[in-house]
Amino acid sequence: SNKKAPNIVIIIADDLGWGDVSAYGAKEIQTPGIDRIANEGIRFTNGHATSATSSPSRFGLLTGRYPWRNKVHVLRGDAAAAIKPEMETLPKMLQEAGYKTAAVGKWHLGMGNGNADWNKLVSPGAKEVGFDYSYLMAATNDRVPTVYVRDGLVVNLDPNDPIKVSYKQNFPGEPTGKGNPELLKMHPSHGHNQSITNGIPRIGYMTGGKSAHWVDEDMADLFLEEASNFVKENKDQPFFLYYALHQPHVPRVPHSRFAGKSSLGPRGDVILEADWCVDEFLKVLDKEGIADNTIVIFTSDNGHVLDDGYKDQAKELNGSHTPSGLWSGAKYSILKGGTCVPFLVRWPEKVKPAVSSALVSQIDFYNSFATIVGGEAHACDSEDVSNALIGKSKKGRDILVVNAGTKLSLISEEWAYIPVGEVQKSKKTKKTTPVQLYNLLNDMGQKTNVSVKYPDQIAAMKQQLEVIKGNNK
Ligand code: NG6
Ligand code: CA
Repeated sequence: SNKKAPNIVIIIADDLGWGDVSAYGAKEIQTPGIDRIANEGIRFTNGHATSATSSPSRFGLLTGRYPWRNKVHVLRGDAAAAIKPEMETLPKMLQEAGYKTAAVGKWHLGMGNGNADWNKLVSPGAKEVGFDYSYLMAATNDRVPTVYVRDGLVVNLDPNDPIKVSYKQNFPGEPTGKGNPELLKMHPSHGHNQSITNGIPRIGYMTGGKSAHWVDEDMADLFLEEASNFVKENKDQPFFLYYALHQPHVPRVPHSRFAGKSSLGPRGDVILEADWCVDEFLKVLDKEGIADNTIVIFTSDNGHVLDDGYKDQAKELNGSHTPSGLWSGAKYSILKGGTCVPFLVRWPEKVKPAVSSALVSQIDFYNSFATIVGGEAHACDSEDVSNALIGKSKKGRDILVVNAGTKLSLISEEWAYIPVGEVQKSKKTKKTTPVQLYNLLNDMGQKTNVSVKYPDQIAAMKQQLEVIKGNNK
C-alpha cells in the first residue's frame, strides 16, 4: 500500500446552506458533484463552521482558535491581516510535516498592515499564514478591490494605471452604484452602492487598475484552473490545497453556461456552477491517479442567505426549497442554521462511505490532521476528532462553541445554550436577548426555548462556557 502521507484538500463554499445540497435532501436543485463526495465518503449531519459569517469562520478553520477570542468579525476589503505572522496555523503545521500548500479563491482574512498599497507587494498575507502559493480574491466578491492577488501581487496590473482603494470616500470622477444606476446590470437591495466593476456595484471605493479588474462570470473557471494546476504540479509530494469557492455569495453572477439553468434564479445557477467545479476538480484527482490517497473535505463557511444585498430574485424564486435543511436560522444567526453546514470527508483508501451524526467543527481540522499526518498539534480550541472524521468513531466533540458576531452558543449533542446577550441595534439602542436553551434531541429546529424548565442545565453550561472562555492559551 501507499505509505505516502495523504494529500489534503478543503473545498469551502461561501454561504452554502446544509439544505442546498441534494445529498442533504435538496429536491429543487441537484448537486451531483458534491453528492459524489458524500456517496464516496462520510456525510456529517452535525458538522459546523466556527461562525455564522466568513472572516471569523475562516480564521477558526485556519488557526484552530475561536475567532471571538481575537474579536474577528466580517472584514473590509482593505483590512489588515487578521492572522498575525507569529500565529500557529493549519497550513504551517502541514508545511512542517512536509506538505506543499496553496490557497485558491476567497480569502477575506485581511492582507497587509491595513491601508495597503495595492501597487506593491501586499504583505503580510497568505504566505505568512503558511501558504506556499496563493491566488486569491482579497475579500469577498461584493467588496473592493475587485482584482485577483497572486502571492501578494495584483494580477495583470498596469503600472501606468495604479489602483487605489478607500472605504471612506469615492475618488474624483468615478461612478458609483448610488449615483449612476444606469450603468448597472445588477441592482442593490441594500448597501452595495459604491464603486462599480463589471456593471455591478460593490462595497467600498476603488479607482484605477482597469486591466486587473475581474470578470465575475469567469471567476469559477479561473479558480478551478488554479486549483487544478496546483494539484497537477504537486502530485508527487504531499500537498494541502485550500480551495475557497466564491459561490453562492452575492453578487451571484454565473458563467453563461449556467445562467438560467436552475429553477431558483441566479442563486441556484451559481450553486450548479459551484457543483460543476467540484465535479471537475474530482476528475482531476482521478486523472492524476491520486484520488485514493487524497482527503477531500467539502464544506461551507456559514449558513445560507437569500437576499444578501442585491436584487437577484433569490427570495422570489426560492419556491419550496429549504436551504437551511433541518435547522432554524441562517447566515448571521446563532441558531444552528448559521453554522451547521454541509460537511463531507472522502478518503477512498481509508474511509468507508457512511453517514455520521458526530459533533464536529472546522476548527478541529488543525489537530485532527496533525494526528493523521503526524504533525504537531497545539492549536488552542482545536480538538482531535480524527477518528470521527475517518469513520472509526461515532463520537466527535462533547461540546462546541459557535458564534454569530458577539453572540455565542454552546452546543452538545443534546443541548444548545445561548447566554443572555446584548445586541447593539444602533448607536444608541441596545437590545437584550433572553437566555435560550434548546433540547436538540427532540427539538432539532430550536423552536422551543426550554430555559425556564432546566435551570440546572443552564447553570452547568454557563459554567462550562466560562471555563472555555478562560482557557485562552
Ligand atoms: C455584509 C454584506 C453582505 C455580505 C456580508 C459578508 C451589506 C448590506 N451586507 O455586511 O452582502 O457581504 O457582509 O458575508 O453590505 S460573508 O459571507 O463574507 O461573511
Ligand atoms: Ca460566507
